[in-house]
Amino acid sequence: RQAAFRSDIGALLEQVGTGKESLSFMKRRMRRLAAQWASAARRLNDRLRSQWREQKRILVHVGFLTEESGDVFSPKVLKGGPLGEMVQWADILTALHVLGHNLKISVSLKELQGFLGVPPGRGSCPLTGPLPFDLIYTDYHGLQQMRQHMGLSLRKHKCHIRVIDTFGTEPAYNHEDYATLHGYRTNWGYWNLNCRQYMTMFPHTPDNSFMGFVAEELNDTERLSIQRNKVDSMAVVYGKEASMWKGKERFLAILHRYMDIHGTVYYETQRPPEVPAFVKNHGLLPQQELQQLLRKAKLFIGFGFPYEGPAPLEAIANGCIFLQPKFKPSHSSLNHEFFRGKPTSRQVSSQHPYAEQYIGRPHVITVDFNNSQEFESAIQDIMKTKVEPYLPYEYTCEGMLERVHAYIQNQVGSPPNPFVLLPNSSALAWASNNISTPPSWPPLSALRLLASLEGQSCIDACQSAGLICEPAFYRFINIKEAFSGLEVQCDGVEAEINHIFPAFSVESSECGLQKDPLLFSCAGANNKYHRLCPCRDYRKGQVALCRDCL
Ligand code: U2F
Repeated sequence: RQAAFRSDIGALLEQVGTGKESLSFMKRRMRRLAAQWASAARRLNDRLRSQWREQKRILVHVGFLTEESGDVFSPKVLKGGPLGEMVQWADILTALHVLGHNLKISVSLKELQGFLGVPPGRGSCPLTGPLPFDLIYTDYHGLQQMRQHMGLSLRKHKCHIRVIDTFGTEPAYNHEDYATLHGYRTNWGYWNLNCRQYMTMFPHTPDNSFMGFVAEELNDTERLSIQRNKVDSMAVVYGKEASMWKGKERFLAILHRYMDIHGTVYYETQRPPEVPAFVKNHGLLPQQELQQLLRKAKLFIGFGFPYEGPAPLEAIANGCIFLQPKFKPSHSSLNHEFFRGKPTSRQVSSQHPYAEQYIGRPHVITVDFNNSQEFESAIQDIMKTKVEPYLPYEYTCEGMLERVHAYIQNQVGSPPNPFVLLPNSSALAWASNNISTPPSWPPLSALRLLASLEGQSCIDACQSAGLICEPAFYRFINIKEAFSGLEVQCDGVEAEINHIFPAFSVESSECGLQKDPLLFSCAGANNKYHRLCPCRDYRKGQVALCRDCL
């Protein structure tokens, strides 16, 4: 069946259900952005008119909201706890609904069992028969629950699963045996999925798929009124929980010399002691009211936590400049409690690396807050600088719909399914026989082969050439001809199980291919090796898609 775009979200709101503050938050967001989704759907529909879009049967099981996982987030919704995840799930549900798929939503174990056809009261009875869904979107909690309740059949149905994973999972951590042997084992990883089945909140490592969320878009009247009403001396602090303000008195005092400071910190009865008396604290605001506050403010300032949330994008979209601390050294799972146990080696260079790297000046200013002079002159500059509201295309409704549509229609299908990992030998045969067949997504025409510098990952190597690493292409470059193509001298070529490979060492003239396709990794880097990197182009403002990807 052909999927037809939906412009009405009434049925979706009914499906989401009631009884939890988190669900009410998500529904308020869906209602608020409904018109924006509908007009994005119209535009995308016009562009894709000639394309067949198959309607999929999709189950969305939000594991972290189930009572069985402890549901630690719902009670915090009105208390300044993490809302980023709720924002993202609300937008994923809306995107899938608007794209016209056949959607089922579960936020409890009972609902999950019902949808999967497991008889009630027979908790661990494995699913027999075919899976009644083409795709299942869940999270790490949900994946655990599905393993418990589907038993061994989970393995059979694994390629239908997509895991919403905020900070991402790298191949070395995902590969159970490898992670266990080489010290990459964490609480979350080791599911042996194809890493593109993990979907992240920001484009972190391209080993994963970038799912994202949306921010508010402005019409011309709103833009004009923002321009008129901006107050150059008004700052809003990023941090809805009092703990995020702890120890920041010095910065607040400097900032207060120049600007009026506003906050949206949750409190019960009294002003939290972490928030100085000169700050105008509005308390935690409904999303809509926060947007109004951001429309007036000139500066949105972060003090280092929370990491990588939606709020800075909302601020920039409403015409604020985002000032944030540079982290020296970078934060990572090796040196910071928050990232410890997360299945990624990513070096987080500032509070919001996406804002730093993908948006940058004049909208985003990243400085060393420990250097008071630098901090102060950044504030002075910001007060003088005029900026326009800005939202990267990939965070608009149309951008998200376009990306999710492309994943749904292309990340599955008849062989060669990108989630069927091919043994090395077949990749070899294909590549040497006829590189243009069988079809690949992204299309092979986008492939650019590069060698990284010594110690550099393919993420960085591709990025420095204005490209992006494309894990789907590793199978085409994991061949000895790739070394000769780059004029690399090899004293023989070995295949190894090592997430750095394919790679070569100039010093030892050693060249290595990857033996286990599950370990193809954009993120991997090692000081002794230059890596072979499969890069591709990307659309401006839509890094997930290559020029010919749609
Ligand atoms: C991130 O989660 P957070 O919830 O801390 O991220 P924020 O950027 O602070 O805000 C998320 C939403 O909260 C809304 C705001 C954002 O869309 O509009 N909000 C609000 O409704 N009222 C207010 O007064 C203030 C904000 C990240 F998203 C998570 O993935 C991480 O787990 C977490 C920790 O790093 O940070």
